[in-house]
Amino acid sequence: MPSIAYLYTMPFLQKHDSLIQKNKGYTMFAKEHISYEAIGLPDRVDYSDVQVVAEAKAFYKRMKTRHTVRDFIDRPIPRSTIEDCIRTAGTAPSGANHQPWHFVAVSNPELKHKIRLAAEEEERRFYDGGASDEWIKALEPIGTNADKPHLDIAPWLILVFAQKWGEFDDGTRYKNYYVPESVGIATGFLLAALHHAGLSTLTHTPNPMKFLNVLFDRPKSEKPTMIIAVGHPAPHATVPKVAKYKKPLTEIATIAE
Ligand code: IYR
Repeated sequence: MPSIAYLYTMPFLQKHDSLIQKNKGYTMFAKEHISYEAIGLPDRVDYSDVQVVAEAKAFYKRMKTRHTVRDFIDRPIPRSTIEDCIRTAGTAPSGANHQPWHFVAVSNPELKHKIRLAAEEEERRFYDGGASDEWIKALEPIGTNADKPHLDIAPWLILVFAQKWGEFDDGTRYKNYYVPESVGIATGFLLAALHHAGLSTLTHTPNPMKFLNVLFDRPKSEKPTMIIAVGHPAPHATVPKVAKYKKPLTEIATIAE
């Protein structure tokens, strides 16, 4: 369901006061009420060519220090920091700008523990026969298993939900576009923001994750895609050696000049 918060992000809609009142603000996707309106490019960056080259290098240098971490300490992280990182995720581009995502940030220890228990149950099913031999073999160098203590220990868990469709207040649906792509981009922004803040993350994907809809009362239009554990790494934290291998540019890119 589009939230009131969504409405605030769409100030042009507030022009249609009568419509908003009529339908509690959920008419924003009725095409007849939305027209194209251009504004001058805001926040223009005006780097010199030299600066562009330097900034690209600096960001690469920063991002390549990101590692998925499996061992956290319980050092607290302010709620406002998590909110800022989610705000960054919310700036991502999306199909028709529908922003088909919802993030649930959990620091409550009982709720984190419930998530852990349910996730471990799914993971046991996965590791004890649900997954193909090929998949289990592929995970060997990563060193994962069904135990997920980080879901208790990390101070925050951010749950990412993809809105398969939108719902007006009266329950009628509207279509969302490029949902996996949009949510993937937003999740990438989120991971980059958390890393930029000096925090470590673990992207975790028990399957299925329907239990998250139940625990957090999310509508069935929303599919949980990921649990991101967020925290500071434990002093003894390690990463799998293979994780340091990233494909070279020649392998991931073709340049056609
Ligand atoms: N969801 C499981 C299995 C898993 C799958 C992949 I692909 C990974 O890169 C890592 C783990 C788990 O989180 O343990």
